[in-house]
Amino acid sequence: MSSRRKFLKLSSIGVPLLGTSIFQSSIVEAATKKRSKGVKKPVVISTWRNGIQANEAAWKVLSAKGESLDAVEQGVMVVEADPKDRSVGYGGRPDKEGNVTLDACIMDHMSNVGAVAYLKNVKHAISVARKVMEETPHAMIVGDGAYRFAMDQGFKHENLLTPESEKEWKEWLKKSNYKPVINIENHDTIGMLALDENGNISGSCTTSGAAWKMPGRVGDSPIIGAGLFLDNEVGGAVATGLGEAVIRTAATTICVEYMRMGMHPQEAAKKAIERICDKHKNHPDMPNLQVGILALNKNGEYGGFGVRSGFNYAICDNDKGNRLEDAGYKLKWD
Ligand code: SD4
Repeated sequence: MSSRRKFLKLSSIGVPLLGTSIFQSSIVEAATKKRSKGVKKPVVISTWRNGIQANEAAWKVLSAKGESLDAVEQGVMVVEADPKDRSVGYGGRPDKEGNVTLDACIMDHMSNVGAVAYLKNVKHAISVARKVMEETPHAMIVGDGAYRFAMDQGFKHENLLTPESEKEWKEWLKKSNYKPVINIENHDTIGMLALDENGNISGSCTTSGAAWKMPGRVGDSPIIGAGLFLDNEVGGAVATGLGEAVIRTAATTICVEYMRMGMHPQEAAKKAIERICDKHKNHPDMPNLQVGILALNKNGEYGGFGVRSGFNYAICDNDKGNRLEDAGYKLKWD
């Protein structure tokens, strides 16, 4: 008897709740069987062009049969240290008062999480996030508390404002028009997902957020379930772009749940982006809205999708090495 017929029959004899759970578990079982064919590992995927250099560092860990958690930390650290990347770590654009503030989170295959937000004067926000995960009973520490925690953990105090970012900020100050800028193409937040030889997935996400933002503004990037989410039984997803839109929709969470239902990561990322578009139909953010989502499943299958054209990502596997691919998209820029 098909699962659906079984469900209808059980419902009709007055046990709808039991019927529902049998129905749902059979869907999940079928999806899991489908997923367990031909696993490709290791794999690492990360947002935007700067993901190429990040993947290289992550691949060193993965190809030596290292753990995905180390790969996703070491990978994004390369971008955090790069002053040319103006929306992550050192050299990131400051808030409207000239302070560079960082947001980051990390998640491992055991669903352990760590995050920091509104962190000043520490370059490697991702490593502080990992310390939150490993050295405290908490999931997230913010602001001055995060800074003091980082100092206690032996991180170095550094000025993160480079002359280039300071110059741009001073230019902005002349008009001080409050319109926080999300960097759109090729120089954005870095989000990374890795599947290691043991079949374990981890993820990381790190950013300096929107340029000239209000002091204290935190985006999606350090929020587990928004900027990053994964379930080692299924796969993971990371987001980049307008954080407020990602938070409103818990976009990476729904992407993972779509994969749990059996969708390919490309389809799951597309459906999550469609949900964002749907929820923002009449929203003032919509005309300039860009969000990109990457997804990776337990089989090493991956996908990427953006609200608008222009979103790309770096992917590295044994088949084809490290390369840049264009994501699918819903709309073209006008
Ligand atoms: C944020 N999602 O803070 C981040 C922005 C981003 O650099 O992706 N840009 O909203």
